[in-house]
Amino acid sequence: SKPPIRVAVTGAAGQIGYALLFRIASGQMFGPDQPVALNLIEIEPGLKPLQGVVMELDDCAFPLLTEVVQTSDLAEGFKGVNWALLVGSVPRKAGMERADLLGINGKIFVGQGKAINDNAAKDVRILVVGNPCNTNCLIAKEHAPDIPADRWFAMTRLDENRAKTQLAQKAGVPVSEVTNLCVWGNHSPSMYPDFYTAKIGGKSAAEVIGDEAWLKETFLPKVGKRGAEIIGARGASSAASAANAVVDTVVALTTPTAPGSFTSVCVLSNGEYGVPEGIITSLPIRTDGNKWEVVKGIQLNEFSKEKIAASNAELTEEKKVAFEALQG
Ligand code: NAX
Repeated sequence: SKPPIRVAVTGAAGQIGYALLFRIASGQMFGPDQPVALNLIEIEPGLKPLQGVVMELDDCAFPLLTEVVQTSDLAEGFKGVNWALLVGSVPRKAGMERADLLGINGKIFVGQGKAINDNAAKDVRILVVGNPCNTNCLIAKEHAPDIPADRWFAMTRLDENRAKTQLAQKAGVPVSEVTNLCVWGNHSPSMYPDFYTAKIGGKSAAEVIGDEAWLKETFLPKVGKRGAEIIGARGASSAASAANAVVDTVVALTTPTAPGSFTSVCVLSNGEYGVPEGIITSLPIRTDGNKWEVVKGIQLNEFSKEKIAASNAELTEEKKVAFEALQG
């Protein structure tokens, strides 16, 4: 049988980990014929709850799951991994400044970047979920000089999925009718789910909805504040939908994109669409399942350009604050 794909998951004992590991082990990420091995990475206090999660993985008797490693040692954790899903990070606590948060997480991602560089498999690809995910990804990448820049991703797929469902519900169509929905910018409330470029049943979403006031004043804030809305209702942040978006992102990056279609993910910018170079920002991409490229030729109107520029200005500032905090 095929050799397993080895997947590292940091923060494996957390909420998202609890929803994510079972989907990887069941074959939903790499397919029903592909064995997987899991390298589960936690900080010390997370190791005991992690044991419980691993007992549950055992009790699922997943036929595809060949091995589970549990560790707080980064060299052991990233040894030979083909994918590194960086979910764990330190959440913002009351009274904590944004710069403090960027500094604390920055240090974590320096260490993880180095450990991935020195230990991962040659073909490693990295997806950062832990917030601030764009800047965390950039910091890890900067500390992994041997790993090509096109292997680094941060996640906006949850925002993309949220936006698709809102448009589908408004138009009264199944969500599968909504395609080409690019989220641009930072994974933060400033991100821009581009309803002008999106399609519903192959036609312009903005035209099908036919209500720009709703799109600008209801849809955009709804998607931007969806995370807060879920915390308000559930008393905890989105976890199952976040884990689902991790699965969707990896599937989107490892299988050919449907003709004429695209998805969005945060990657290192090279100045496409006037975006500043050298930030990890969400862009429209397509792939043959191995090599990916930024989709070219999307026409952006002034409204879209302004929204994208504002979110990327936030990322440029985050980068500056984070790298200053790391030096200080
Ligand atoms: P939890 O607090 O439930 O779990 C985080 C886990 O990470 C904990 O078990 C903790 O022990 C562990 N951890 C902390 N520092 C670590 C380190 N240095 N190495 C390894 N493990 C470490 O959070 P959860 O709800 O699972 O969310 C995880 C992260 O995802 C958060 O940063 C959250 O903000 C982020 N999210 C990102 C999303 C995105 O779309 N990019 C959406 C969902 C989510 O909000």
